[in-house]
Amino acid sequence: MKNRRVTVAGAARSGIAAAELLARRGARVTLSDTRADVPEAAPLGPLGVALELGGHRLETFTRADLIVMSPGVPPEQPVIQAARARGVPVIAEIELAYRWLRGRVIAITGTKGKSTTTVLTGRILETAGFKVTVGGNIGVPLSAQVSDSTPDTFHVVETSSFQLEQIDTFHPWIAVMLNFSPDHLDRHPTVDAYAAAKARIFENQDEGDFAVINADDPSVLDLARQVRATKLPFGREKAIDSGTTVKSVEGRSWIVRTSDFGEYGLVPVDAIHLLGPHFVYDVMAATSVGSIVRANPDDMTRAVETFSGLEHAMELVADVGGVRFVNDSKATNVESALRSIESFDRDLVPIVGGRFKGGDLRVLREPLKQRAKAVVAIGEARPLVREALAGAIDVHEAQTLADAIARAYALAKPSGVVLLAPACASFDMFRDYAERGRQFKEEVKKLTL
Ligand code: UMA
Repeated sequence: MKNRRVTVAGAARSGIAAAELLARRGARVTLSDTRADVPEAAPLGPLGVALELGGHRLETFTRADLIVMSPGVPPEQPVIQAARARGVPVIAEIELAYRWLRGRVIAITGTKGKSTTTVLTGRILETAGFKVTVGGNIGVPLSAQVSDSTPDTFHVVETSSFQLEQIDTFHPWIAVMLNFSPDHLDRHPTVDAYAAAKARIFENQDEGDFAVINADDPSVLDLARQVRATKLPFGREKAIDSGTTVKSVEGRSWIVRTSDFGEYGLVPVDAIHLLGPHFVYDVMAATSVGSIVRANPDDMTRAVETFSGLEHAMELVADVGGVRFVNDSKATNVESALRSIESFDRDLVPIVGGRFKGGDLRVLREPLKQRAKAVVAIGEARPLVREALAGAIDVHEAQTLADAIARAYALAKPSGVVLLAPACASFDMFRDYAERGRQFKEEVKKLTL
């Protein structure tokens, strides 16, 4: 990279980390962003990074030797297209970081459960005594982990379709695919394009690698058809001869690793303290990784037992006079809202809506009919929610999240569950899903005062 001209597109978390890494390795870096004011980028000045703010200049891209993309910058961005047309290589930030890592990569993707599985996998490996870094699409960008990378490091990396779309040589030793359902159709032109981006996680793997795949998800099996790595399926519906499954052992349910040579228990299911049965899949995936590195089952069990889940992912916020409030703001598509709704048996009042990203809201009709008292709709998607659920369940509409909570609380009394499971993105009303989740928690806290 010495003296090469590199343009980094997007000056937020990924772009800043990539620009710093490149500058430290001697590249001539320009960090370009459409925003005019990016105070977070100021510390890069002394490293010699040139800032181009308030828009992307065509020449900065077409005259570069390399372009590094932040995941949030769409590949259709005209300056990127123009640079590609001139033959300038364009890579993802994780691709750049990967080229300098000295440790091994454990990459985790899927439509839902990525963050939970990534963090839990990190905890399992740490508890088992390995040197681990955790990040990627969650927390610390991969570029910021390069300086800590040693040959004995495991880099547990949450990878999104936006990142995988622009890889080239990125080659995980273990690639995990948790599930697949339509999502991000506001960014990917078709479901197939989204699927193809996800499947790239396996692209550079070979026989010495592992593909940990959900055998109960036909779409995942389909995406993993061409995989060259050793497949390690996990699931509880299909019989698993060599992989990870759930079995009853002397009356106790266990996650077990099966193989041609026999089977052994990894973690008892009752060690999982997460709200919702779908988390068993995330734990199966994480413990499958643990079994590949031969982590001790007792260490894995300790890690699982002490893991209380992530913020905004089926997070139990409060019990207010018998009504439980659960924050699943991360349920940003229909499939994940369905999973969270199905985690409860009765007296449920879900808050649904936001900016619709695609999918079929009608799949919520039957599950809601069976277990919900009513639905409260918020955001731009209110008319879509009303229309999709008409005749199956009462839909109330609210202007603000605070209104929605007050209404849902009244409907859920005396002993129901108010569940924030939007099935939509948050951008119509909030900065992101995290701000939506935080506001939900703040409003609920007011009810307890
Ligand atoms: N920008 C441009 N030109 C454009 C478009 C955007 O300059 O044409 C600029 C914006 O003005 C902004 C920057 O690009 O300054 C935004 O880049 P970014 O969205 O990549 O922001 P980062 O902070 O770098 O966050 C990214 C991931 N964001 C996305 O994938 C959208 C973060 O995932 C990730 O945590 C972070 O890198 C660290 O690796 C977030 C996410 O929502 C959490 N991910 C999606 C998800 O999980 O569903 C995929």
